[in-house]
Order: sequence, then C-alpha cells, then structure tokens
Amino acid sequence: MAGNRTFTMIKPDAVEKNYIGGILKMINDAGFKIVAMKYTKLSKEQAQKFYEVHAERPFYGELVDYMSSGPIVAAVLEKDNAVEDFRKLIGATDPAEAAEGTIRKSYAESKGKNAVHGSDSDENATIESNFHFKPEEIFA
Ligand code: DAT
Ligand code: MG
Repeated sequence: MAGNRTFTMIKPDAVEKNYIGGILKMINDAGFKIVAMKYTKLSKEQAQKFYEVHAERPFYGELVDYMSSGPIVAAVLEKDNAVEDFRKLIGATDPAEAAEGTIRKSYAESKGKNAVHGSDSDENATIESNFHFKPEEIFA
C-alpha cells in the first residue's frame, strides 16, 4: 500500500527568487498537509550525504555545491498516495519537459536549479524526512 507522507525541499534558486509562498500555495491547493517545516541551510557535507545516491553521476559536484549555496525550506507533507501525487505535482526534472500546472513548470529555471525536491519512493521519503526532522518535530 502506498504511504501517506513525502519529503520536499524548496531549493536555493526558488528561495532566492521569493517563490516560497507561491510554491507552498500550490502544495496546499493540491491537498497536501504540511506536518513539519524548517527554513534552513545545508552544509556541503549535509548536501553530499543527502544526495549520496547520485555520487557517481557527472553532475554530483555541481548539485552538492548548488544545494549548499543558500537557504532552503525542508518539509514533510501528508496526503493519500503522497509520493506519487507529489511527483506529479512537481513535474519532470527538466522544467522544459515539465507539464503545465506543475511546480517546476511554474518556478524552475533549469534542470539543475529546478525549484523543488520530491522523494521518489516511500522508503526514501522516510529516510529523507529523518535526515531533516526528529520524530518529535513532526506534528500530524
Ligand atoms: P529529480 O529531482 O526529478 O528526482 P534526479 O533524482 O534524477 O531528479 O536528480 C536529482 C537532482 O539532481 C535534480 O533535481 C537536479 C539535479 N540533476 C539531475 N540531472 C541533472 C543534469 N543532467 N544536470 C544537472 N543537474 C541535474
Ligand atoms: Mg530524485
């Protein structure tokens, strides 16, 4: 059965451009409830660890530098079928390929600076939520 939680980050490009409010509105309007949220900044070491699964990919260094370059918003979201529905809401990795009405179509600037992160599985949603939040920081 699909889980009911996913993890998201509003990335440095979107924070820098004052898109936090617009993105959170799209998230709420799509029926997601915010159950944990933090305005924070990743150290280079934290970004390396968070994106460890991409360590072998050619863009890893660029991704780590970028994700630790400025503040982000980290949040845990709740909704039925959360992971799949949130991936649909954010759209394709490359905003040029993202569908109309998706967050990345509306707010992302490039494949690297693509405004938001969304977990790709229930297992990773749990791992990523635990990376940023203690259980007692999540209020359902
Ligand atoms: P997604 O964020 O859609 O799950 P992913 O997991 O394949 O995409 O990649 C993680 C992040 O890495 C992505 O949000 C932006 C960056 N990235 C992916 N492909 C890239 C590329 N070809 N060039 C630069 N950055 C890339
Ligand atoms: Mg991914």
